[in-house]
Amino acid sequence: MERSISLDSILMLEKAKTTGVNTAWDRYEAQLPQCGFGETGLCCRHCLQGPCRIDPFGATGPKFGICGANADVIVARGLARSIAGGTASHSAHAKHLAHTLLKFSRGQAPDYAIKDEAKFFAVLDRVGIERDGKSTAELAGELAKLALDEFSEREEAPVWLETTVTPGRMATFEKLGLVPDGLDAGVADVMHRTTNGVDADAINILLGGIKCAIGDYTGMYLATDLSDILFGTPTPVMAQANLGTLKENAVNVAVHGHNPVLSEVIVAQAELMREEAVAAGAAEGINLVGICCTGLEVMMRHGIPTATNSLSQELAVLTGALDAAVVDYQCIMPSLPFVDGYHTEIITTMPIAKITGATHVEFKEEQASEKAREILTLAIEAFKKRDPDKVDIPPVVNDALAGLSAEAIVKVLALVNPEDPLQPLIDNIVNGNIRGVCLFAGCNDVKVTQDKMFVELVKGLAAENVLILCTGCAAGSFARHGLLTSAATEKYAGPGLKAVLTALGQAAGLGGPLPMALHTGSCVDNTRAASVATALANKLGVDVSQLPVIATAPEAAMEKAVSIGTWAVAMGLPTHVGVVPPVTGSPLVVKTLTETAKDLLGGYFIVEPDPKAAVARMVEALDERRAGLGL
Ligand code: BF8
Ligand code: SF4
Repeated sequence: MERSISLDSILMLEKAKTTGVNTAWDRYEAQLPQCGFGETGLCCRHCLQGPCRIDPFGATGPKFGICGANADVIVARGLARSIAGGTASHSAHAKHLAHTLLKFSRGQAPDYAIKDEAKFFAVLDRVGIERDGKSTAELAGELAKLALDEFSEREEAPVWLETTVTPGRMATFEKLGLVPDGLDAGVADVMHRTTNGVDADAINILLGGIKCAIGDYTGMYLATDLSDILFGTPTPVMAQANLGTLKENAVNVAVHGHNPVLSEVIVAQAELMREEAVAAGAAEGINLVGICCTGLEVMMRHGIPTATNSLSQELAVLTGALDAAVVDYQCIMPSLPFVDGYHTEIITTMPIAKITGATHVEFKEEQASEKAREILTLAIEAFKKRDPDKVDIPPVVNDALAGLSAEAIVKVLALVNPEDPLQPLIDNIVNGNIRGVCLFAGCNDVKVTQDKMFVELVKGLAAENVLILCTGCAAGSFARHGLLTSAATEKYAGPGLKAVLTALGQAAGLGGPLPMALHTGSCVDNTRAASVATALANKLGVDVSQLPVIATAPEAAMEKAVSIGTWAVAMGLPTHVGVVPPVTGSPLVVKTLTETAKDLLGGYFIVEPDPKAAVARMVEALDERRAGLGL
C-alpha cells in the first residue's frame, strides 16, 4: 500500500528508508497480520480470567467468554470503553482550562488574562451567571467553578449541554435517558457497567456509550469556550503548512499535542527570545511550527504554520532541522525521542505525560513565562548541536486560510446580510447552491494511505456543492494539500458552491472565493461546527437531525475520534467513517450503529472505505434530508 500522498511525507519516508530509520509505517508492517479477534472486537480482557476470544465465524470455536459474555456484549463493551477513553481525554483537556481560569481568578496565573471579553460575557450569560456588580476576577472564578462542577455528579443536566443543543435534541436525550449525570461520571459509568458481571445487554451498553459521548461533546464545548475566553476567539488568518515551513536559519520549535495553555505562552516568549536565538547563530530567530491540535490552536489564533499531522510526526524529526518538540498530551508518539541519529530535543511538560528518553520540564501556570523560557533555552541549545549534513527540509509549502470560528463565519455572513447573518446560508441551502454541509474531522490512520481519503472525499463533495467545515488532522491534511485556499475553490467546487464562496470571499475582501473547506479549529473545536448547525436548526425551528448536515472521519485512528463520531450521531448527523472500527464481530452492534440509531437519534454511522462510494452515500444522506424538508 502507498504510505502517503503528501509530498513532504513521501520525501521524508524515502529518507527514512535510505537511512534505515523506523517509522510508524514500518512498525505497522511489523504487526501484520493484525490479530483477527482484536480487529473484529471479539477479544475481552476485562477480568483476569481472560483474555477470552469468540470465534468470529461461529463454527467450532467458543461462542462465549468464560463468564458467559457473548460476541455482542464483548464488542459493545469494547466500543463503550473506547468512547470513555476519548471522553476522558477531552474532559481532562477541558478541566485543565477551567483550572487555568480559576488560577487566573485568584491572581495565581499572572501570564493569563481574559483575552476576549465579548465571548466571556456571552458565555456567562448563556450559562446563567449574573454579571452585575462583580469584578472580572470574581466572574472568572464563578465560571471556572461552574465548569469544574460539570464533571462530577450533578442533579441537573450539564449546563454546557442544555444551553447549546436544540430543545428537540435535549428532549430526545431526556426521553432516552442519555443526559449524563456529569462528564467524568459518564466515563466512570461506562467503566463500571463494562466490567465483569455488570451490563450484559449489548444495546444497553451502547446506550451507556452514547450517554458518555454526549458528555464528551459537553466537555469539548466547554474547552472551546474557555480557550476563546483566555486566548481569544479565532478570526480569519493566512498561514502556511507542510514540513517546508521549517527554516534552515532559525531555531525550529514544534508545539505538539492538544492544549493551548502552554503553547500560547511559548508564542509570546519566542518573540521576546529572538536575540538569544540570533546570538546562537540562527539569523531568523525562533521559528515556531505546529504538530497536531496544539499546532492548530496556535495556527487559528496566531497564524503559526502547521508542519505536519499525528501520523507523520516522526518525519518532522527526520528533516534534521527540528531543534525541539514541546509536547503536552495526546497523539504524541512514544517513539519521538528514539528517531535514530537526530538532535531534536523532545520536551515533555505535563505530569501525566512523560516519555522515556525525553527531557521533562514541568509546566505550571503560576510560572508560565519562566517555564516557556526554560523550554526555549533548551531548544536554542539543541540548535547548536544540529548537524547541517543531516538537514533536508522538503521544499513543500502551501498557503492556508485558518481562523474560521463560528463567530468568524457569522461575521463573514453578516457582510452580506448584517441584520440576519444566517439567512444567506439558509437561502443558498434552500435554492440548492449549497447542497448541504459536511464536517470533516479525525486523524490520519496508518491503515490507509495518508491523506488519500481526505483529499478524494473533499474534492468529491465540493464538486457536489457540499460546503465543508474541517477540524483537527482533517484541517491539517487539507492545509498541507493547498485545499484551504481560493485557488482550490476555483478548481474543485461545483458551480453553486463556487458562486456562494466567491460572493462571501469578495465581501470579505479576499480578492477571491473563500476556501471550499473552512478551517474551524482543533479537534475540541468540532463543537464550533455543531454550534453553527444548532443555530441553523433553531432559526428554522427544526432539529439538527432534519438538516442536510453530515460528518465524516475518513481516516479515524484515536479513541477521541470514536467518541466524537458517537456524539455526532447522537446530535443527529449521518456520520461516515472510512476505517472500519473493531465492531464487525457483532452484527447486532453493527446494525444498531448503522440502522437502529437512525430511528432513535436521527444520526447513524455510514461505514465506507471506498472514497467514491463514500461520496455517493454521503450525498444520498444529504438529499434524503433535503427531501425531508421539502427541498
Ligand atoms: O485531537 S485528529 S490524530 S491530533 S485525535 Fe489526534 Fe486524531 Fe489528529 Fe488532535 Ni483529534
Ligand atoms: Fe472473559 Fe468475561 Fe473476563 Fe471478559 S469479563 S475476560 S469475557 S471472563
